[in-house]
Amino acid sequence: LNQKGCVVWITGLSGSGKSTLACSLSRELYTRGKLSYVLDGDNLRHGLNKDLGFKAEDRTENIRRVGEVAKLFADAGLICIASLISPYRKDRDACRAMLPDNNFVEASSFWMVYMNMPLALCEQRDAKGLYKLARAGKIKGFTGIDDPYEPPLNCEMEINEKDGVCPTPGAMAGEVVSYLEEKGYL
Ligand code: GGZ
Repeated sequence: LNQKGCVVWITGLSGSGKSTLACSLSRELYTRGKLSYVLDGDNLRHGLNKDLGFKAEDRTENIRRVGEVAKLFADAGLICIASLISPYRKDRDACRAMLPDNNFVEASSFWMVYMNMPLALCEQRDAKGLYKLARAGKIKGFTGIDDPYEPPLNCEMEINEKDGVCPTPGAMAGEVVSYLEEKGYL
């Protein structure tokens, strides 16, 4: 197997497009013959993390567990794509610290992608109607409404909207793939 493992950690608000990017990136890697695996916060909360809610300490534990699992996948040689809101800087940094720098490619094996989408845009999409519920006070502690999101200060890549329009899934995946290529992982 000629593949080096790493973790692509996607952070951002609910509705910012994390899962869309994760899925599109995984497909693109597959077409290039690279094995990847997506760890999606929302999905894992039905199984591995079903005992956790959205209080700060639960989110911290959620992110810690996913970080540990992502490390296992990377150790096994996969490109592990983790998509979680991961709103707190210290939790994301703790995951980064779990992954060693990789001397072979002179890059860390943990890369953070920040889906930097304005709250208004995420709220406008509101695919699951959760923002509406949060605004109505029916969900308490919703990220971006009455719970904080701390933007990364040290991300490797940032995905932005242009004039209120988000890049297509293919374009976003393309950006990450270029980065992986540049760093010698593809
Ligand atoms: C944020 C919430 C909340 C609260 C339910 N705050 O967009 P979604 O719906 O499908 O994905 C969100 C998911 C967030 O799970 P994560 O594991 O990524 O969060 S964290 O990293 O903060 O632990 C959202 C839904 O769960 N959801 N309640 N209060 N998102």
